[in-house]
Amino acid sequence: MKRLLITGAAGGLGSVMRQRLASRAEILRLSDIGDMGEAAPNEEIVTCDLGDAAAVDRLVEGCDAIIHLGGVSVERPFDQILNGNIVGMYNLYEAARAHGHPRILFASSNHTVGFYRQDEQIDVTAPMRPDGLYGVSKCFGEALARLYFDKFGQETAILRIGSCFPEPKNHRMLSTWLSYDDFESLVDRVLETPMLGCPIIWGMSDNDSSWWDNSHAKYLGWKPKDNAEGFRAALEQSVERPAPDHPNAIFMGGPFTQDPIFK
Ligand code: NAI
Ligand code: 15L
Repeated sequence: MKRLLITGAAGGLGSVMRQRLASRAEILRLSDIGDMGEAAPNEEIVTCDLGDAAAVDRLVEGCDAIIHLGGVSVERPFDQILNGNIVGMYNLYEAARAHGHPRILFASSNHTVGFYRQDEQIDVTAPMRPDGLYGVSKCFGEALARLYFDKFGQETAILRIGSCFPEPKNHRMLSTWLSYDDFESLVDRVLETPMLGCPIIWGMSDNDSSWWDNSHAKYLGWKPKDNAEGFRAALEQSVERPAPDHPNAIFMGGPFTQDPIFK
């Protein structure tokens, strides 16, 4: 493809994907409000607030696909979430509508369902149970993506990421972990699948201890290869297991279920 846009390119996942996806397009267009450093020869760097509709329209013009990682990624005051995740999501989808419907991978979150219990198994038909305003903003994003698919045919992979870090950091992440390799291989499936539609996909590796059923997304042919279980022994040595009555051991959303409404 000619041009692949990565939003949130200054962030944790964005900076990793900037390196890993460099070969997927002639040009990587990278955007964020944060510092993205110098552009490599095949990169375009665009500082852009997702809340600025005109800037987002210019950002999306000429792009063939979008990996949408930008926005507020944890619980924050509502005005920040509103700008980055709600207004920003609307601006991105309006820009995509104006510029030929580039396929989108939307980084949604497990916090859309954070108040389910860890002893439950759910699939994508389970009603949303967000665990904070951040989770609510991702529910909005998912609904918006679905609206633009049903109304305009805009294709989106709605990826409910669990915990995408170099390795699981605590006992909860033995269930929620998504490795960078598995994220990368999913991006390839999303970009290459002939008819994507608008699936919700649980963003997790092939973890023995998983809570989520991805069987409806089998048509993508995505086969995650990593398994958090390999980290269990070391983690048991270095990280204290939460008490069974602690929210981190009860709810899928773990600590996010205990966040206040920040002002
Ligand atoms: P991050 O916080 O490191 O990166 C997000 C980036 O978005 C930041 O660089 C930030 O400057 C940028 N941003 C925030 N508000 C913005 C705005 N108004 N306009 C433009 N850019 C803005 O988060 P991370 O971990 O890299 O996550 C990437 C995406 O994946 C986020 O959307 C997050 O919600 C989602 N996600 C990540 C998970 C993970 O385990 N890393 C788990 C679930 C979802
Ligand atoms: C998220 O949605 C966050 O963006 C990320 O920073 C992690 O906290 C992750 O969920 C998680 O639940 O581990």
